[in-house]
Amino acid sequence: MSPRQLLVTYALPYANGPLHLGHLTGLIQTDIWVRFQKMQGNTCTFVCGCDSHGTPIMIQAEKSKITPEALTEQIRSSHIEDIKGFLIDLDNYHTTHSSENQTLSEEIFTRHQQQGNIIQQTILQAYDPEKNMFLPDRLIRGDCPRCNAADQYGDNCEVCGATYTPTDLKNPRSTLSGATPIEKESLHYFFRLTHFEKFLKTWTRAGHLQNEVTHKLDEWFSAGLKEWDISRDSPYFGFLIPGEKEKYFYCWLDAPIGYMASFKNLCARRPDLSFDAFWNKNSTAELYHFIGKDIIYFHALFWPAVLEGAGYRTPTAIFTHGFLTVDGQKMSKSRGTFILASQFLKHLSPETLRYFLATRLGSRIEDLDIAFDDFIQRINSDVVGKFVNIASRSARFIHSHFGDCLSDTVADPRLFSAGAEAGERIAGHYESLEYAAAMREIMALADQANQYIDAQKPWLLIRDPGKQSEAHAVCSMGIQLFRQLVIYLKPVLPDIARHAEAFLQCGALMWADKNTPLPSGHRLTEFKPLAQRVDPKQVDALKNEK
Ligand code: 2FM
Ligand code: ZN
Repeated sequence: MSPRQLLVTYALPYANGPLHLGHLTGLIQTDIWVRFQKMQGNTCTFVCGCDSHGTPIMIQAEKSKITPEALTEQIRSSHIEDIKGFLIDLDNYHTTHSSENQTLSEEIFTRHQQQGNIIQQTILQAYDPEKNMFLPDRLIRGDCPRCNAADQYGDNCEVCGATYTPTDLKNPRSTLSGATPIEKESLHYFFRLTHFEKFLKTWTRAGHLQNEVTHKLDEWFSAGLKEWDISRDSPYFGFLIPGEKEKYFYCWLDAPIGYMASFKNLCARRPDLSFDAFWNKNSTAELYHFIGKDIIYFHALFWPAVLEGAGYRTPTAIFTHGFLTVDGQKMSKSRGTFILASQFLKHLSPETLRYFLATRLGSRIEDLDIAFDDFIQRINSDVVGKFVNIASRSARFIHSHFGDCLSDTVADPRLFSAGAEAGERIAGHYESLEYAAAMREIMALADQANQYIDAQKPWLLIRDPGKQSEAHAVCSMGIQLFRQLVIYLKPVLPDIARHAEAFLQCGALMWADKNTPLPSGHRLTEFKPLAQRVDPKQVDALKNEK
């Protein structure tokens, strides 16, 4: 079978703040999948970038007294730093505020306009008469119309959970100026989502989505699709709508187009990649979007409709994940459970988080908790106690008694074959995003390898001059099994795998290498510890950082 061509994206983080562990959960889930695909010999490209447009970014730039361009570039650099820190193997981290994105957004909009998929309608909207700008719901606060709780957002009450529109709020005021908002008319552009109802009903039921998502969409179909407001009035940080001087594309129109733009930007420096081959209507390449559950509507309804109507291919699949909680609590600044990527890296290695998340991630859209006690236990027991231990206990003897060379035999070929066969099931788990199941299977193999060594007792054999070759064979077998585990854990633990490959002197391991043992007499290099135990003090220091 010829290798698959895949393009993978992760939802573009907003360019108004640093990455936190919530972003990292999704990015790591995606990265593990991408690394797994590459190990299968598939061509897999992973792009992402900053979601740079919108009112909050414009306001934050104003507050910081810099241009939105400067702000988003600063934030983008910090994201790139964090992404590298967590060993995320991205091919490109671009921005939605780019020339590629502007060209594509205008082209897509114009194609829809020509096909009658865009209409204009006058709407009434809250307006700040002092700041002279229209106010998004989030910038209006007031008393809840249901329970009277003070200081609630314009769209929902955090006390009683009511949802409403800003006009329902009592004593509304603009968070920008404190002024009471007035209502003002404005002419907006709408994308006629209803034109795509038939297409979407078929598309959302054709295996591109997890079942839970399809069911959610059925609810939205029953409630009735609504035309989508894709314009925003000046002042706004975004792209001007063609032919307009004061109206911009709503950031959620150009955000997913940012996936295409990031890829296009990459193609300019990668002659092996062709934009058209991936995005043309008849493309045979595969396109995957990883997203969080709060943005399903945008990705599973608007986005396929936008692509379909503009003559582009639609996604092969959209993979949705749940939210992250820390010690059972929603991440929040005030509770001290809001952990930034950079804070984590000051205290703990990136692979501790990668491994822990892998033990928790499945294909269902469930929230995922970092319970730190469990976190410490998983790393110390699985990664250090089981996996790395196999190499350290075997390497010691091979180094001191056998000149770093493996024996001529595979002592237990059945055990080796069982390990290789398990690799097929593990691959199936990775492919279907069942990482927790993959980790369980891998750790069961690690247990078997340790049990094998325990039963063979090479530390006794080595003392018996007549059993030297047996001791050699047993320890070499330990190394062969360890190498299989390195292959299986490599998508999750890329740095440990790289150091293990150096120790094994085996080059970059691919998935298929699981079937062939290292050759007889193969020479290793000196073993150096591959992972450190997590000390609870490191976790305390992280939690105490404010
Ligand atoms: O929800 C968010 O964080 C958005 N910035 C995600 C955008 S995803 C894509 F459409 F760009
Ligand atoms: Zn309320």
